Amino acid sequence: MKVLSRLIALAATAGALLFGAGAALAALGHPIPWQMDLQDAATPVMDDIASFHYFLLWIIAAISTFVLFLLLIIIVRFNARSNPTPSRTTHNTPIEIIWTIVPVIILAVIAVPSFRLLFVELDVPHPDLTVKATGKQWFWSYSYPDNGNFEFDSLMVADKDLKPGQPRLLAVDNEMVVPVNKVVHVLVTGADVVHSFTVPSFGIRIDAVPGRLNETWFKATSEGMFYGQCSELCGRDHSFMPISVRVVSEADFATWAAQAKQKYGSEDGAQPNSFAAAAR
Ligand SMILES: [Cu+2]
Repeated sequence: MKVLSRLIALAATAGALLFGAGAALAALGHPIPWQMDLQDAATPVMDDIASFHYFLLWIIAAISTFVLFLLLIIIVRFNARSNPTPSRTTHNTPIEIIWTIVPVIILAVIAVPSFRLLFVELDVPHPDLTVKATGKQWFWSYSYPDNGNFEFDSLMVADKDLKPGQPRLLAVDNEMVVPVNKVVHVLVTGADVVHSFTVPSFGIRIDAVPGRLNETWFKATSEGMFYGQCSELCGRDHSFMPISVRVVSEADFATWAAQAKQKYGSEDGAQPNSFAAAAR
């Protein structure tokens, strides 16, 4: 008993420490050491995903507690010692109706917000700009068909080249830059194998499939750096092709886009590649 109470005390302390640390270090746009929860939401869609997640967590907790409670009753009251002559009942119509109807109601209660969320995610609102992300072995290329049709590659910063504040395995040399509070339509494709474009705090994840153009969208509501990673096992350097999105003010975005057009744009205005042509 002493061991058990010590274990419980230890678990409680560890839990308090973890939650305390999580709350203290919670940061927008990237994971933190010992993080146990979802990353903070930076878009309305991720807000909805998080609320749906917690809603499901309550339902799951209630069901698990109920089942555990039933198991305990059976263990205590109906074991061979306390109940030597078991009942031979095989049917109980009311209880069978209840255990059919109640799960159906629970599923319906889950289905309504679930479908609502799916529609919000899949139904791209009228976009303010389009960015095309192409997954390549092993980096991402971004092109901006609405802002001068330039394209650039985004490669991970090696550990030895990290600048202060840049997270390891997440920082890149050329970030994808988007304006704040604007609907960004993201076209996603793969150039070689299947990759997956994922930014947790935006609540987006979509496969980058060669020969196919997938779409998703996000509307970041705060400025800053937001990180994601390729989320489809794509080969040797799968873990080393991060996604870094810098969300800036509209004015800063215009300045950046003008500079990027100078820096990356092709002089004759030709399409950077055939995928961009398909995106138009
Ligand atoms: Cu990949």
